[in-house]
Amino acid sequence: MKATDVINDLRRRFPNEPEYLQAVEEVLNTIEDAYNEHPEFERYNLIERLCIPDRIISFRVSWVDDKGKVQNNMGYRIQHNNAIGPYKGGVRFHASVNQSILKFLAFEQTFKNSLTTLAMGGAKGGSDFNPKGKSDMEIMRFCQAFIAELWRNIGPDTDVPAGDIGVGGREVGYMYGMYKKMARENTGTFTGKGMEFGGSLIRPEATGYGNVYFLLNMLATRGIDIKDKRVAISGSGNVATYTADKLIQLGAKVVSMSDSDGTIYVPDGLTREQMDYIFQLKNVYRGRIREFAEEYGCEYFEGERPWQRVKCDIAMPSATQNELDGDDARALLKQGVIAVSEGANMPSTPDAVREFINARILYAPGKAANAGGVSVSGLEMAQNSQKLVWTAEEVDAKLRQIMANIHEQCQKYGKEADGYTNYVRGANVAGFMKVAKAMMAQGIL
Ligand code: NDP
Ligand code: 2IT
Repeated sequence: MKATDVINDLRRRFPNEPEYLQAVEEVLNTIEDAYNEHPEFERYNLIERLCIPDRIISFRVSWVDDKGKVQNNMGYRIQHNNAIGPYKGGVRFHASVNQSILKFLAFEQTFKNSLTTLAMGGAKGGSDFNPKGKSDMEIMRFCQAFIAELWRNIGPDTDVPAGDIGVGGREVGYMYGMYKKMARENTGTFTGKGMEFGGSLIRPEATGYGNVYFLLNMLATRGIDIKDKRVAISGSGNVATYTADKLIQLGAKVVSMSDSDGTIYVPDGLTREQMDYIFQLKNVYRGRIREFAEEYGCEYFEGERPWQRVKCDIAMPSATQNELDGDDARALLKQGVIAVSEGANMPSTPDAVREFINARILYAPGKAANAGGVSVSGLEMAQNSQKLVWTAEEVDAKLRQIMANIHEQCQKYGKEADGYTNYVRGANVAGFMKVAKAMMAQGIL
């Protein structure tokens, strides 16, 4: 297999899917050598079967807004690969959602889920529905209309959706309710459910906590303590807030958070009280991060991301794809950043990734660092199957173990000649090998 040939062919066939091609290109470039050590993979044209999703389900979602107007959105579910377990992955509601973005996310999810050590295939779904400014009833009607179409294609052992951007506990609750009504079963076909109906303790915290656990593993390889380190976080949603929460618990200084309007800068680090304010602001009032700056009188950079102006030792991008470009990476490196651990999926552009790796800093790609979320989703599925609920301590201990295991796999497959761990290569090769072997064993499907 020649990675460039495969990519050029995919580029010809899917010319309007830049995010998908970006994600595929990064993976293929790093697994090429490992792949070519197995001539049987090439005989089975495994690579093409791994890059092209098993199926794409797309549909119109029609719903009625509060003014009585009929609204139409697109709905999708990309079932990418189920070689190692049922399709599994989140649902994103954001105005920018299109097939390319969901294909990149489903592709990445396949490798991430493989790394978790649990039995989950890769999928992603979503809609170009924009939840901003919608009433609770509009959100409910949209979720119901989305599931009225999707419910036939999902199930506890076929495809298990969860949250992502714009989809949290409230939306999962409405979608699960509608699913249950249509399918007439109570089997837990979603994860991220409320604790009263089959949810798992620590699932809301899992992605952010898991990213911090992964970061601690990376820092330990260089004997660095997290205490008093200044950490710049982007985003202020589920992943960003629980990342900040854990960092504050550990004595680090969270110096920034952001949303799509701008960035707050708190050089001495957020206090616990300020963090609680952000939780309330974002989850209860659904307000803007600017309101934090107004409340506490801190600096606010309108229309900016954190990377250029915030002084930090560590960066944890936790908002969205391609939110940290080459210039941002160079600015971070110039001020001596020691680690970048990605909460979001593919937040760094290829140029930025190259900069981090060339500079030999600790750099963890999202598919390794943010795998804690889907890992605890896997644990939620296990609890639902057993019809049991585990304690927060049990789930947290399992999460820590899984993140340590992913870190170990990255080291095993990502060590370079100079001793540097290339976590991108490590995560891609480790994730790929397991899926490839499972696909080989199951024949051409
Ligand atoms: P949320 O919807 O809870 O929060 C998203 C945050 O990112 C908000 O602050 C939002 O700002 C900001 N954001 C979203 N889109 C953009 C954009 N285009 N430009 C600038 N800012 C943006 O989502 P999550 O926290 O769940 O997800 C964040 C990232 O983490 C995503 O990349 C997701 O795929 C990834 N992830 C999520 C997991 C989970 O369990 N939830 C698991 C693993 C990865 P605003 O409110 O202004 O839109
Ligand atoms: O990107 C991700 O890993 C998620 N949004 C979580 C997926 C899940 O099934 O919990």
